[in-house]
Amino acid sequence: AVKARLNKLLQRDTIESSKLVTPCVAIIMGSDSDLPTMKDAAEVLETFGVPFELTIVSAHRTPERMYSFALSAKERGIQVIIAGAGGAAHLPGMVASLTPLPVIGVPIKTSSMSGVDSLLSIVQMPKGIPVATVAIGNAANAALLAVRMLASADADLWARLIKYQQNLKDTVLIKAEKLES
Ligand code: RP5
Repeated sequence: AVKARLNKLLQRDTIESSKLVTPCVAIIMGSDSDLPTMKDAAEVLETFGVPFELTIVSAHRTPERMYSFALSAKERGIQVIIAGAGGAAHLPGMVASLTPLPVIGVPIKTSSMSGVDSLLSIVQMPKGIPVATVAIGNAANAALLAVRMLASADADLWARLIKYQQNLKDTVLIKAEKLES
């Protein structure tokens, strides 16, 4: 549904294809149970033509894998990391402690505390190690933020974002006009 909405907003057929070819965004998550949330980030990146890698890295269950992922990310060409985790959600913060790459944290909604536990675990980073944190479950916004980060040095992406925002604006104005008439 997110993809269909974005495609509509972007009017994809009128936009030229991206110059980006190798994955420059990494989407990671603590468990495959996070995928129903994190797939929204993948869909947004796909829609904007941003190549990405997607995998499971658990801070608690696979700490060595988290180390090797974070320490090799830059040399693999990754420019932004999107990390989703739930509960004692240490993954985004620990990854941010291992690499200077920007990390965007996605708090996963949990059954016990509706994701407030995840949100507070991710957002309350100590001074010096920032994690950009989106709302609980809002992986789409994490991807849009990643696109914005990349777009400052990529004219194609910049044009797509301008178009995307213009379409968002138009959608609201059309609805307002309908309501007023
Ligand atoms: C976290 O624990 C994961 O990010 C997930 O949100 C949560 C539950 O994981 P599972 O028990 O479903 O594997 O590490």
